[in-house]
Amino acid sequence: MSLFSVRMRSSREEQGTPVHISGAERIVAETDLERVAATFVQRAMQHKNGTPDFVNLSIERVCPEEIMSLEALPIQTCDVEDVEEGHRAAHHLLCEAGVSSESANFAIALLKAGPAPGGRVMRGAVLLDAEQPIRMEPDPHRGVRVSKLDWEPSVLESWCNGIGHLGIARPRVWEAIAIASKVTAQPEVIAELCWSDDQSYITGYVASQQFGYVRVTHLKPLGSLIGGRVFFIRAGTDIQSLISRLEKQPALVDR
Ligand code: PML
Repeated sequence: MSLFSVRMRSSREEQGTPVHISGAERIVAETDLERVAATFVQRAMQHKNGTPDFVNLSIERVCPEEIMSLEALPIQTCDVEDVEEGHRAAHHLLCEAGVSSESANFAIALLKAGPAPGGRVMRGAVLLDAEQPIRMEPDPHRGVRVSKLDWEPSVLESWCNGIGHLGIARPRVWEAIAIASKVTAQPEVIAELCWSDDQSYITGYVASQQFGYVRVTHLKPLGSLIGGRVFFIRAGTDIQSLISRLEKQPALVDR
């Protein structure tokens, strides 16, 4: 059976700069291609942040033998009262997972200020040395974009059924779990810190193989448009090889 990676991203031109509006991706059988592509176009055109100027839809054949099998990270929630408590909780989780206090603090400050030059949001992630707060991604405007991943439909269905009572079985959460599962399955990555750049979404997470996907309910103030992802990597990592796997190797959450 032929499988295809389908990806969509949409943007709008603002003061001469393309601003990201939405994105989505799936790995699907040939028979599902048209339906999924149509859903993505609809998702791009009906986004709450407005109509895009530009929609990029790409379809690429995936070789089934190359697909990395991923286990969904277990999920838990750390309830906090406010941003300060959230940052303390994230710092604690990162340090327990093996990140130095300096790198954890640096990452939190970076996501607070906006990780791209000029305090802007990056589409991709920061790669941060887990011991010393040194950024390792080659392009700080672009970052590293984790891509070519999806859930195996029956696994997603049982995951949704299993956590249905928590009220968080929604695309934002399962897409983030797929990313975190792919990222932390790389032996070079110790942990990930993320919070959204969506001004209405304040829950973020710390992910690691040690603790799984830990949602922290308050990591930024409501109304803030600043967020992003930081991957904490081991010293001596072959950066190009890691980026190539994160961006190009197809991966399916199938367990
Ligand atoms: C959650 O589990 O609720 C946190 C999801 C964060 C997703 C980040 C994003 O949407 O950009």
